[in-house]
Amino acid sequence: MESTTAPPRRPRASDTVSGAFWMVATLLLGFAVGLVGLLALLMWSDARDARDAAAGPSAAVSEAGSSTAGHALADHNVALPIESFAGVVPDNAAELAEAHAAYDAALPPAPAGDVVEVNMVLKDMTVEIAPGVEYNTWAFDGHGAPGPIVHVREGQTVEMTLTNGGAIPHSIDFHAARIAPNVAFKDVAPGKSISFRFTASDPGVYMYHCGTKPVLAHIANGMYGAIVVRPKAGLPVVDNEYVLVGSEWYLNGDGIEQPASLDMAKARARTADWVTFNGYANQYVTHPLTAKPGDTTRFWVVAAGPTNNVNFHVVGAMLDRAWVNGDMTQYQRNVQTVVVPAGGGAVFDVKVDKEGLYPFVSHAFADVDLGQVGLLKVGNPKGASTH
Ligand SMILES: [Cu+2]
Repeated sequence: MESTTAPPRRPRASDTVSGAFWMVATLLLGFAVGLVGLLALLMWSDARDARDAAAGPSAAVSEAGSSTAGHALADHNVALPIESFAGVVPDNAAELAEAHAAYDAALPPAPAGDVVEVNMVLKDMTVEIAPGVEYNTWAFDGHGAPGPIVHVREGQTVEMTLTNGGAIPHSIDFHAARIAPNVAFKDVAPGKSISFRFTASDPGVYMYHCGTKPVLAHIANGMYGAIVVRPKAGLPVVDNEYVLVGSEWYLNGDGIEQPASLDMAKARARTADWVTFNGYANQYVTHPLTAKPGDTTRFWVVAAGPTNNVNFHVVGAMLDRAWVNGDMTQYQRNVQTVVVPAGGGAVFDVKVDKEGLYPFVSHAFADVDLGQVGLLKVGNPKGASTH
């Protein structure tokens, strides 16, 4: 019986040619598909840039009429390399840091009464954000950044009036408010005011900020602050209370010879030049917050961003009580580091018994390198800080 199985055929030269042909054809097809994909991506990116330039952030930022005006063009070139001005300070930086008056981090008392009036005038102003480094901010109430600390009690009514003394429209958005944002947080034209009321019904520590588009630019230009809503039920008694607002700065120049303005491409690429607590790099290293041995110190922390979290940590201590995410109904005990998300807040009690210098940081250490570190000076210690 003959086998039905054909004998193995030897490959012929024509097979090899045909195999090579198909291999090349497949490769070419592969390239063609890749090329079409790349072209589509480029067209999409172009279209997006065109849309942004027409109606988006660049156009709005250019309205400021400041040195950011050139960015409508520059934004088309968002490709790296981005020039960093991280750590660039004049030679007399140490002297300037000493001379700088640190932002007062002490929590002010909450006013009495049912209604708390809060008035802020928005001003365009130049502030120092690191020793000898100046920046053109849009500042709530002439404070530079952050704006003033607002402290109220749970249940009080906040009557907010914002007057726009700047050159372009601005607004104010309180995370502590349950309110229709299209009514309360709407844009205010230059020279005009807006008033609205809300009940501070939710205790905690909250961000407030300008919500005018592009929000990235308005927050990056310093339009943020903290509001503390003290719980009606009370909190454990502590010895010191400080408010820290984390934020980062994106500079279009070193800010030494002339003030820097916002570099929107850097803000989008998340490559900050300086990262700060209360708006000025390392200010509480030079001018430490203070406590006595045995004190419990409360930190009300907000991460204003615009983009960075604060990974809050106190070197050499524990966060004895941590009201994570500002949920004042419960706290965690004895934790090392808590993330405060951009746009969020948290409250920490830290008891320190021994005299010393205790650095508080965002434990994302790139941010420490860029200035987000301070010292809690307990007692009158000798020696220098470790961080
Ligand atoms: Cu604004």
